[in-house]
Amino acid sequence: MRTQVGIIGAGPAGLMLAHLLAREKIESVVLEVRSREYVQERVRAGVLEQGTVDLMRAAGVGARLAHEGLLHRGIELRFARGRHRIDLSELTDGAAITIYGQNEVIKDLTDARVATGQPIFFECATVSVHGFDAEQPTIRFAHGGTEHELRCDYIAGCDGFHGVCRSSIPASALTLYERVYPFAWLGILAAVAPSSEELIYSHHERGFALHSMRSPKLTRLYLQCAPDEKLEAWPDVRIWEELDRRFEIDGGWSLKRGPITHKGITEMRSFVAEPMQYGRLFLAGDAAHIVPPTGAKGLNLAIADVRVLARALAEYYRSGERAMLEEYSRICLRRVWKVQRFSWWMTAMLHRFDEHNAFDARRQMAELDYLTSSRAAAQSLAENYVGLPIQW
Ligand code: FAS
Ligand code: PHB
Repeated sequence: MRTQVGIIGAGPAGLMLAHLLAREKIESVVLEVRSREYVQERVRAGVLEQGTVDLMRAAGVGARLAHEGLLHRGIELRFARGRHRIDLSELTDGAAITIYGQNEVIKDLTDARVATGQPIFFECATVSVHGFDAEQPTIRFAHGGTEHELRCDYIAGCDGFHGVCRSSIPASALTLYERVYPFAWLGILAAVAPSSEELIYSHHERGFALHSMRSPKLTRLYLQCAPDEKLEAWPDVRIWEELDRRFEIDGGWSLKRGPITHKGITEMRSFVAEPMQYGRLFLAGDAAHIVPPTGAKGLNLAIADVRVLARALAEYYRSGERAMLEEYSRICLRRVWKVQRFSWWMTAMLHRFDEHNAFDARRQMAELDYLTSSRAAAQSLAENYVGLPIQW
């Protein structure tokens, strides 16, 4: 089997890359270890940056997003029993975010992939990558009980944090940067109308809480918990009571309750692997970096990476010019580190840290007070939250 670009992973990075390449008439093969149903139903991110929305629309996969996505022009911060709205659009000349589940993005991109007739193999096994430090990379995999070898010009490692691609690069060629946080997020989906029209990020002495949503009938909620938390310790009633306490403000507000249809615990880490390329293997998305979800950036960073990779590959196949391919890692990392900073900053500002002393607690409150009383501070949050531009 042969193609121009072998793509490992059918998450947002892999599927968006496949779609952008197909629009440039570049052939690819997508390999995914999970089933189509699994990747389409996995509950993950929910916030699309302005740039991600614009790209999906421009790439012809934004119709359902335009119809079902929830446009949000602001977010609410809560602390010290008060509430403060950050007017994202006013502070960024009209930019906004759109609430649209990652699984919906996956459905749209998978449908678009299938419509091209180009290969996408689900439920692959024993995927391995070879020869990417030479001129003829190959991917070996099993599918439907048959062993295959895929020869390609380039390999895109879009296989997430636990994938095979990053770990196939010689350790001596990579520098890893990591910060693991002393807490996790317990996330739930509840079949009840949201209790706020916009997202609520709440700093509370008991811990962070986040109110989000997926639709007018589906609320997404998170609360900070111990890093080794067990779901069994969190029956529904305990989750609701804890959320009530962490969202409490003066003047009254109540959180609507409903059947919890999904529960999960997400570990919190910041991680970057440099460089994001080795020979003819390119890492994109979670395969190269992880951000704590406080800044709502994981999915959006993955999309930004493959925008760069798709443009670099298109330039190569159009003109034989490899300059942007050689610059891929530098271009991506310049934005990745800014997004790492913002995600760390949001996490440090809003979460409860056991090792914090009285000084730290006061400093955190001063950060929040400054953010909600200075236009300059609010504008900095807003431009990061709606999404920074890619600097080519
Ligand atoms: P993905 O992990 O999405 O996709 C990688 C794909 O590769 C997967 O489908 C996997 O099955 C496949 N794969 C792995 N190994 C393979 C192999 N050897 N061969 C073939 N395929 C292989 N981000 C937010 O912004 N907000 C959130 O609330 C949020 N919540 C999250 C909750 C969880 C539990 C997790 C794990 C992540 C969450 N994220 C969140 C981050 C998440 O959205 C990622 O940033 C996003 O999925 C990154 O997309 P990809 O890089 O495509 O990686
Ligand atoms: C979500 O809706 O899943 C979500 C929203 C904002 C975040 C993280 C997750 O910062």
